[in-house]
Amino acid sequence: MANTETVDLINEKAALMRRHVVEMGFGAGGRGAHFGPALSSIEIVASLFFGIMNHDPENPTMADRDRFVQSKGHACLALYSALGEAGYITKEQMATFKGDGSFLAGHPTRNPQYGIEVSSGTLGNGFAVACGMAKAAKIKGEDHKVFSLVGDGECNEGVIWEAAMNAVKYGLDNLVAIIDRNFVQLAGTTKDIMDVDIEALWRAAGWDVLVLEDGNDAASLLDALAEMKDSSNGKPHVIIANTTKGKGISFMEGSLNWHARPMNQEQYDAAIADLENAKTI
Ligand SMILES: Cc1ncc(C[n+]2csc(CCOP(=O)(O)OP(=O)(O)O)c2C)c(N)n1
Repeated sequence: MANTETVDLINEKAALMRRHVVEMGFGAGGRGAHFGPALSSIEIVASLFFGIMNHDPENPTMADRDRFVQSKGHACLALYSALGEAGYITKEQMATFKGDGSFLAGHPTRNPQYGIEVSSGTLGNGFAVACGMAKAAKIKGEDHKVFSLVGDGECNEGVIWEAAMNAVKYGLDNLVAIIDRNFVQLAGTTKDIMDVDIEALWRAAGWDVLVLEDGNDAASLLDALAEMKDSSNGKPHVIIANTTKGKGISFMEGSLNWHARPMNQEQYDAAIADLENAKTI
């Protein structure tokens, strides 16, 4: 089981990351940002960067680093906030988010020296690249692991299933996918858009499946990720983590309105107040 210090560290980093998400997204002005999708993923990404993955911001391209591929690329603020907290990018660089000429675009653009492993944003593609990276590691006899964050709506993409079947065929047990199961996608709930049993689909594809009741709970995430990282059972692993879209900001939680949009001053003040209040609970 994850120790208390690590759980506390993840929660501390998650709180800081949520603040970065709000600051960077608000800073993008009228260009807006994908607030809801980033906020549901925060504990997942924090657990990976600050509890699970072998990586070194001082040596970002070290050969044996674990790889993180954010397939749900629209939620790039989750990744950028982790990169900022880990020391891959500076506060000044974070403040350029979505600005003209910034390398921190509205969807991740490959830039390994800053910890961005893969360009993503076209749903499904990042995951397929992650499967290829895991296969490459197997071929080369390398020990590192590949983690990929995938949206539940993203699981509607055909390329996900082509890649998923391929991962089973090649026994990619060095691959861990985490589904951010927040039940809301761009223009509706996952139930309204495509009412499928995601767990059954992944099991049918032959993956090693684990469902987390609360995918915003650091302790459960750390235990699940550690178990899957260490497993060499010949199957690729997937954690279906039930989360809340917009987690941490009361007026965004579970809302269909906060997939992507600009944030005004009043909303910014309310969001910061929510984050400040959470600290005292
Ligand atoms: C191939 C492709 N189709 C459509 C889109 C537009 N799009 C961006 S985010 C999104 C919804 C994703 O929903 P989900 O995977 O549930 O992620 P969430 O935002 O809930 O975290 C869509 C349809 C896209 N980026 N790529």
